[in-house]
Amino acid sequence: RPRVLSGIQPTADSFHLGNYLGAVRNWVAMQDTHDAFYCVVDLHAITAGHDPETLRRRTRVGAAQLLAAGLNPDRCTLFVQSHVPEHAQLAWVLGCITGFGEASRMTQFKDKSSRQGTERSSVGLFTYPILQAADILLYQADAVPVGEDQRQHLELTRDLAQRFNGQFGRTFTVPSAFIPKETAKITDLQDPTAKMSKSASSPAGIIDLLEDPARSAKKIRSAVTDTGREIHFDPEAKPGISNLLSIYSALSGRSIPDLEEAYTGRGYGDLKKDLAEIVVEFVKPIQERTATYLDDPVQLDKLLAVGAEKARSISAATLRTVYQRIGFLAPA
Ligand code: AQP
Repeated sequence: RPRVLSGIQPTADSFHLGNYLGAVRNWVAMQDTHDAFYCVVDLHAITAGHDPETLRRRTRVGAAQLLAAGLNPDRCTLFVQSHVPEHAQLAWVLGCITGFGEASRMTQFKDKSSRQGTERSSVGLFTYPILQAADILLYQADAVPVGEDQRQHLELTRDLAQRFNGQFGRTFTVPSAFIPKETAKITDLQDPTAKMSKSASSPAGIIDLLEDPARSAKKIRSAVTDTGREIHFDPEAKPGISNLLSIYSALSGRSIPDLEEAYTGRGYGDLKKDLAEIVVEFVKPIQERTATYLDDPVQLDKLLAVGAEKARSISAATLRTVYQRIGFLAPA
């Protein structure tokens, strides 16, 4: 079976619909077709400032949400990144074959650092994509299911894998990004040209999976839509309605042309009302299951410890090869 790896940051009290449709939904599907490794990337979550207790809570809530969304520990390996020390170890090595100019071209760093002020941004935020490359390459992943915002980081990962292989002998699988077009970028409900984002969206622009469903319904009903009245998928001319159609299609399994036809002659209000109901029905069971997992944190932590052990059996072997190839003296 081909291998898949992906991760998600515990940087909010809940994941949002963009995280789910862009990434997590595909993680669930790929459990059946791939040897699947998924992690809550807490090392990444400290790159932009954080509170320790909040991070610990969000890490558990994140893992619980992933299980509630459909990850099954019998069919995939779910773990917390900091439980597997090889991630940080490989990141150092990869950092030493990454050009400073190359790292400086990462647009996510430019966006996030400009929000925080470059002077105040951490070096960790700058080297974030190198740690992400380590996450992926440690497991020899063939595929990495992510949203469109991660495409450039995936390109860097591929470049680093090829560079390392070229210099030190074939060590890493060169991974491919898996970014299905339809849900690659779920946009902000209030600013439909920007991505829905934990850190950048306003509360009205983002649907959190764990928020009060009545609140989500209200946000959908107040989503910014476009001039005109026709319900037609056209992300350039009608970004608001197109975003709602993408969400509707992904959650209902109905194709976009089918929805366009069903809503011919009907108004934006009808579409929003129906989608609000679909979203509510979708999040309710996820919320219930998340609460069940969180009711038993000891069991949840055990499950994550088993995941980390499984992950380490792969990551430790890769790191050993890397250390040997680059010429580190093996401890006697
Ligand atoms: N709006 C989105 N549409 C589609 N996919 C998305 N993803 C994020 N936002 C969207 C995908 O979700 C996965 C996990 O994301 P992350 O936790 O690594 O954080 P991120 O990509 O940086 O997303 P956010 O919400 O903007 O978080 P913050 O604000 O903490 O940086 C990834 O696969 C991502 O592509």
